[in-house]
Amino acid sequence: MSTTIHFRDKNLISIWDKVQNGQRLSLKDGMAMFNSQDIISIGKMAHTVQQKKSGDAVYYVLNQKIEPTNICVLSCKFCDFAVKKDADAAYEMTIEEILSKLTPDIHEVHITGGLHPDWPWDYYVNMVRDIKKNFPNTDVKAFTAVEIDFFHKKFKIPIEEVLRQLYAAGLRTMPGGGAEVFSERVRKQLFNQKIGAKAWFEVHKTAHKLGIPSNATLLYGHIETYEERVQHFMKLREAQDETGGFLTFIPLAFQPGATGIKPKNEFTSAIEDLKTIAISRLMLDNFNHIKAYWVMLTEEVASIALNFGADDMDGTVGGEKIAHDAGATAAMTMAKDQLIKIIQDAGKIPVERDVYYNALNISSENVVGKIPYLNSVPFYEHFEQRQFKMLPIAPRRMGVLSQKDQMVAGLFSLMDYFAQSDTLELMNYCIATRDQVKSVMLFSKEGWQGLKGKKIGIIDDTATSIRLLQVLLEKKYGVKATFARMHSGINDYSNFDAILLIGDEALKANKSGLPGFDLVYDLAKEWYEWQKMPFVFAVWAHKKSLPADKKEELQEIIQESLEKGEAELDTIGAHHGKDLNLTPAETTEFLEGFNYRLGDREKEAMSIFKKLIEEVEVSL
Ligand code: V47
Repeated sequence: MSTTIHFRDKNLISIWDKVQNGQRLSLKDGMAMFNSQDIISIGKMAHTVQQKKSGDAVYYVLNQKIEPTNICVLSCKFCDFAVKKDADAAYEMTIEEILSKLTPDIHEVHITGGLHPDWPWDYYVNMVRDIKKNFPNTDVKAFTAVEIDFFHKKFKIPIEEVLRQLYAAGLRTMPGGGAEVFSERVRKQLFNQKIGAKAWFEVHKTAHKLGIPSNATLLYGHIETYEERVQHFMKLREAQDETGGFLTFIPLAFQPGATGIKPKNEFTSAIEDLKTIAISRLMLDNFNHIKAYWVMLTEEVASIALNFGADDMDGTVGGEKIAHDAGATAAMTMAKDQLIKIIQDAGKIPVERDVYYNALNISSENVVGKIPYLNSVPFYEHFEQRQFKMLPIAPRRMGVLSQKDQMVAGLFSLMDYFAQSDTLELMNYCIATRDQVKSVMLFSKEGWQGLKGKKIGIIDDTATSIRLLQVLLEKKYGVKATFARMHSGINDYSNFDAILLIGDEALKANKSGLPGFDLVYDLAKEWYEWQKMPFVFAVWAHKKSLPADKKEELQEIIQESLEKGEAELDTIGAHHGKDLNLTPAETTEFLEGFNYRLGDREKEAMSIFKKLIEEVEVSL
């Protein structure tokens, strides 16, 4: 990271050193930042970290909020939304009413509401099932940990079973609400009937175990102290270390409304909001995304937050009531065009996403795709962007965006290059193995022959490794297996006989082992032993239509960045390997196993592979 920051608060310098060295920040560091007036330096640190994680991307989703009822058995002091059954404002929605609020273009429906005293369990399961049945392209993000715990207690069903049934009905992720502040002091004063930290984490960890990722929130700006905010971050960070199942963190700015907790109109200040977002980005080093929830922040603050560490704008959010009932002044919904404009005005790439943060569409010119894996670091560490924008994206998704003409260049998965070679021009760079690679691994319960007819889970990110696996199985070992795609990130592996992982996921699993899958195969090594050839996983290519001056510039940037990267493999390796628990020596050895230049031998290996894949029947 080469950002220069002119610190006015010298106490922040040691924190910046730690951030640059990939060291964890402590409670003391968090407090020093909250107590600092040097908001610009804090923002710059957070922005640099965010850029490293998500490049120029800012995510949004076309979504609709559904709050099925405001009738709630609880009476939390900070909530102006919930009412009792006999209140004039009480409402209950039927499933038909819920369905009538949705349209096919909505990608995510976010469901959360009051804890209704009378509704039966079937109502919730049917709600999710009917949404999925009527809107197959809409992913369901539903029920906070508070609601899941309520179902568990009210219907006497174990938490795991509650989640299993909802997952079977179509629930895919869980929202992060109900966390409030993980402080018993605050809980007793503001929401003493509601579950505390222990139960909240139990629900989320159980969901993660089942392959249901979730979000996390912090409700700030009421009676909590700075120390309680930092403690909250640290508890989340610890849980994320354990499960890796949190997708995004959302700091929720308290809306005082008529709650009486704060004297009228005492909103959090923009400075306080930006500081909280930036500090959360810095403390939560193992979270991929930080959300600027414009509904509670206002559009204006959310747009500035995109340069203070946030990389997620939630979405169009039709139908929100919880914040608006408590006096939120932002509009009830935001048009997609407006969201795109805000993100573009912040100098970022608007990335429309699905619930798993897969990029579906981007609205920006001159976007170059970046494979966000350790093996590609030598290309990107010193990549001078100049007129290009950088989007970290899984290989298979890069291919889809290029197909839609939304990307000008990138390090493409070999299969995508083959499929699009009429519009893509090869450059002289690639990711090829010398002999083994360790970052495309098959974790298996069976030996190769034993995989006949078995079910192999394939991480969604791969376009080429899945074909390499198929070629090895069918052509080298004469075995046919069936494949099923798993979404990227956490998954429930229990239904599979083998799992194909690529990139950093594979490296991590290789290091820690994947319980139950005792046999581990390195596909590049298998290929090498069979063909005595390197394997080319990815190639740099640009659109044939890219103007000549841009082609030249890109060529120059890649060459320069690769030369610098290769000259310091051990230092950049040490830095990046740390996130994957690799020692500097292991990382350097790993990086030295790749060849980044596309020579004759690599081209020959590409042709051999191309011929082989033409001989197998593509099944997924
Ligand atoms: O848990 C209640 C909060 C939450 C107020 O996961 C209030 O993507 C501010 O969790 N002022 C529900 N906040 C909303 C929520 C959420 C929102 C957007 C995205 C996601 C996600 C989750 O709203 C509750 C509570 O913490 N809340 N009252 C209030 N007066």
